[in-house]
Amino acid sequence: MTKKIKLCIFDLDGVIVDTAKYHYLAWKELAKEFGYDLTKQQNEKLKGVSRVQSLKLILQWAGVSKSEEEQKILAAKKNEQYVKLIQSLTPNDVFPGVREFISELKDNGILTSIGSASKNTRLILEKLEITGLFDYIVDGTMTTHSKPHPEVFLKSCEALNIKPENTVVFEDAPKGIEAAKAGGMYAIGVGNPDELSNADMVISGFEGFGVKDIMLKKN
Ligand code: B16
Ligand code: MG
Repeated sequence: MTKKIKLCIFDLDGVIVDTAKYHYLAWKELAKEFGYDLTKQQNEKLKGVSRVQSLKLILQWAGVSKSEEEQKILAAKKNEQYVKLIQSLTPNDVFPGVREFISELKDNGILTSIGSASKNTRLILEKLEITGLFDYIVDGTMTTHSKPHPEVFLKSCEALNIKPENTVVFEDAPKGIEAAKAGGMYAIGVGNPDELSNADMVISGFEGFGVKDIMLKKN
């Protein structure tokens, strides 16, 4: 990163909080209805993928065909269950180091935003009591293209009037890293380096991580 950092965009699920476990439970229950056993490994492939696209993938894996109308009903049913599950989220579910890192960004005059595929973003942020930490929030209700399209990240740049080249994206999904790179942003993977090899750098989490660590890794 050679340019000045002016904005950090955070993906939600897998970067700020682990909601993937609830997505998994809700999808697993739904898949049971058509006699399919969704595995944890398959759930990994759904990270960062929109609700509708996730359902299409599961139906494909199960070899089950449903009309668009039926798919709408199934997706709504999954979401109903998912929303029930995430009611248990509390401020303690925010990943370690996230608040401290964001506070450091603020001290350095760096803007912050969310770029998530989830249409439940607002509810999750409220449950975690961190809505106010972000200067802008882009969620699945505001986009027409799914990651790896860069729309979900570019919208924050536009709204906050920051160039993509001055923006860093934190993402846990390869498709999200692809989206950040497609938008001309610096992409930091959060998770396993083997799965996020397309990122500019990969971190295991935010504990002990600071702005200086981004500057140090020049590309
Ligand atoms: P919803 P992210 C993504 O969140 C999840 O990783 C993905 O599993 C989910 O299908 C998607 O949000 C849509 O979520 O059903 O709540 O609209 O990683 O983009 O923050
Ligand atoms: Mg994610």
